[in-house]
Amino acid sequence: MIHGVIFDLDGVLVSTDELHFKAWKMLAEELGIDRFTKEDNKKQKGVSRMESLEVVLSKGNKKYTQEEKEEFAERKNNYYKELLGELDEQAILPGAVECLKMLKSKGILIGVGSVSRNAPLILEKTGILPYIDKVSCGLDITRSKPDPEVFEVAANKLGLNFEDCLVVEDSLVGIVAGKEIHMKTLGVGPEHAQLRADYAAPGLAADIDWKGILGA
Ligand code: B16
Ligand code: MG
Repeated sequence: MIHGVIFDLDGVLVSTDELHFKAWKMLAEELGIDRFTKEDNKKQKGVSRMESLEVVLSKGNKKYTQEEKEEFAERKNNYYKELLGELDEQAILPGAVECLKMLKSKGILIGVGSVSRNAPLILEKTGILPYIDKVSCGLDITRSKPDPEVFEVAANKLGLNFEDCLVVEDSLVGIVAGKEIHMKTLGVGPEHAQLRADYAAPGLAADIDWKGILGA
């Protein structure tokens, strides 16, 4: 029986992927890397800021010190935060609010499990925060997905057993993380069919068998 649903943020509730891509692209160009593409950007889905930086740097051939890398990650985050300045409810993905309302009406607890350190800002700017019972984000953890830490923290904050939670994710690393601690998983987004989750749907606006999932 599912008592709580833990949503990933980027690519599940909101669409900030394009802004991440733009910000990384700006940094890549400054570093003389002009081969950073949307395909490379897919590898950054759900992984931490520093791991995402490595994806960008792997497209170039220079070595950098840890100090330089930290400056690059901060620079990208500043570009990203500037882009987030214009974020509003239009960034909410189709079906997300309806889904949150439906789950709330059934007494299901709602958590967010995102490795983004900007998750609280994004939730506030899009107006989603009032629907969320507990947030677990990059500020709460030391290990990024596929490590399950972000979902463990979310379940603990909600006061639920891991096996009574459903994780909703658009990334493979997120599904792996949820499965690792025996949470049920629902894969969404363009790659939903390849995520090998317990359940799959193109997005939250799809015809999802919530009755079956929650009662299972
Ligand atoms: P930040 P999620 C993830 O969010 C993104 O998918 C990933 O691309 C990004 O690198 C990561 O957050 C860190 O984000 O730089 O804002 O701390 O999918 O776990 O909600
Ligand atoms: Mg995601």
